[in-house]
Amino acid sequence: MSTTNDALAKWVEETAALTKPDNIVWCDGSDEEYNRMVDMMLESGTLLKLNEETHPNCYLHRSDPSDVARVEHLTFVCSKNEEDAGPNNHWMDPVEATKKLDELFDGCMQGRTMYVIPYCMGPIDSPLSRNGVEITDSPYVVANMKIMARIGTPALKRIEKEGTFVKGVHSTGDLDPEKRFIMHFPEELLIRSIGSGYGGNALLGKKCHALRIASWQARTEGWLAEHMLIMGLESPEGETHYVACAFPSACGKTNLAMLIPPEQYNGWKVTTVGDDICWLHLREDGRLWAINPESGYFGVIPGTNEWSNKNAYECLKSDAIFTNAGVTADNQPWWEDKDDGMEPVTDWKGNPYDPEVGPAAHPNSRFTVSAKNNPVYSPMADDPNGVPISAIIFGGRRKELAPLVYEAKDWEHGVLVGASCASEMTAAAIGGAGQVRRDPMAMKPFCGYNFADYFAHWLTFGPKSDKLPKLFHVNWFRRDQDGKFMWPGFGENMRVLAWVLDRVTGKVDARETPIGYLPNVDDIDIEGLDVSKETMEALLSVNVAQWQDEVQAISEYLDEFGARTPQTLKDELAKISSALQSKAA
Ligand code: GTP
Ligand code: SPV
Ligand code: MN
Repeated sequence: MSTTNDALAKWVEETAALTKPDNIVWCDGSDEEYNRMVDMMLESGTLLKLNEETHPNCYLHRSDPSDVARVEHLTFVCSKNEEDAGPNNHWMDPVEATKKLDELFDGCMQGRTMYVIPYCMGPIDSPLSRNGVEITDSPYVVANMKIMARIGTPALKRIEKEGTFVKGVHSTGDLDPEKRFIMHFPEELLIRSIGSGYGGNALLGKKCHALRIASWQARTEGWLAEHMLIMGLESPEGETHYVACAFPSACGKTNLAMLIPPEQYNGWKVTTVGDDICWLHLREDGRLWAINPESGYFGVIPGTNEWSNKNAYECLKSDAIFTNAGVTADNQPWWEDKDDGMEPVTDWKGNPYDPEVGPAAHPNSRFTVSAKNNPVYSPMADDPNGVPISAIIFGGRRKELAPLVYEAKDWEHGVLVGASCASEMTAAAIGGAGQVRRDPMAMKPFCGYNFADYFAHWLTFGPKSDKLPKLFHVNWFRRDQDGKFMWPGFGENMRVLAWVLDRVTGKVDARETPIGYLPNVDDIDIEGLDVSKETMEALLSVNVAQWQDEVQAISEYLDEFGARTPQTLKDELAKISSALQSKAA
């Protein structure tokens, strides 16, 4: 196979000349091809077969112990001007970066096969979708890309018709962390990644393309590429609203997107459009329409069980790849809080399991499964038009301060709410776990350009429509003095979503506070929960002194972007500051 697109043919040729693979395979995306990759990896030991009876067609991959998460310190945006990458990104001069990478890529595929994977992010027949081609020397990447994106012949046809595509070159290299780089050249729509075989570092359609490069494209083309789940909420009356939620990595997107409502919400139906990435376009009807560019899930394994996320748990019973899980004596995958009464015998490194040494599954162990495995997968996820969004919910993982839920007063205020999000870092990236950092719109690791320009881009939507989604903020992760979560979370989050929808449809009043509209305590239904009214009051309170400190911290953060910071955000912050001041007085 080859291609009629000259630019693609030439680029593949040039890449092969540099990397010197033994041979070149163009991926067609077929099931046979997937099976061939699996067989090859079983033979080389890259994959281990799991219990065929309990987990048909499931495999375990153990990545190199130094290669288990995204590497933000080795991820660069190489725009021509440093200012365009912004203080939110690591920057390298594109000429210098190219020189460095040319050396590292020189001959790196010797003795290996080079795979050319044409892919389409989004439904193959959607004008909102975008094409890409990933060149890789990793069969693990080919197999995972097959699950995560629409790859192969249909994507290549689309590329040949449209002529445009994002280029991604990936090599596992020698996995030396000193020679690991994930580099983006937004002006050239080019990604070059070497030295890691893991998730977001290697499956280039995901964070590298669909967020970093796409956010750059989206800004020039007038749309938004966001780190958001998309879910449908159908009421017993048959009315469906779609909401998109931006939570940082490992802060609950997959879980919320597949939520099973508690008993008293019988008759409500939740469907998943997407669990990680959302592309938003403003249509002539004045609404924001969303597509999920992906077709599978690369989800956090630990904590997934029948009770926390039954739909995900069901997904994992067949046709899944487990990366860095533990294993039981009868060869079933195992992880912390699986709660199935089984015991692990082998840990994620392949050593005999010893709780003194560490967990059985790596905290950032992941599953890869097709969205088709999800019992509540929305048929609308394949609709070329996408779905109209009624609410956008920002969030983060914060022990204190941020209430369970609040609503922004208007679009401008909501953009500030998104821009000032902060969250405890997680195992999804190497380093810093547990520390609170600013993570605007959950895009800190993923915005491919200067955050100040990104905030300004968000603000441009305000004047364009009066039918934009309402903007909210949630925090499932408040803790009490004993360090225990105050809110039960998971399926019970439906109770908060119900309030959000009631606000969207104008069915419920709210309390105006300096930081936004908060629910009246009785408007969040806690029937059947082991949560006291006092806890709800604490979860729905605004601590003026703490928020005054927060406003100061947000102000300092916005100042990091210098003159590029939109004045509108400073004005919005000043309003909050003076409202807090009058409360304190
Ligand atoms: P990425 O795939 O990294 O972008 O993560 P994500 O945002 O999809 O997070 P995910 O849903 O996989 O959840 C990450 C971790 O948070 C898991 O261990 C979950 O069990 C836990 N979690 C998810 N939702 C809740 C919640 O409502 N409350 C609590 N306490 N924990 C939650
Ligand atoms: C995240 O870290 O937000 C993920 C996993 O969704 S990765 O694909 O590794 O980026
Ligand atoms: Mn993510």
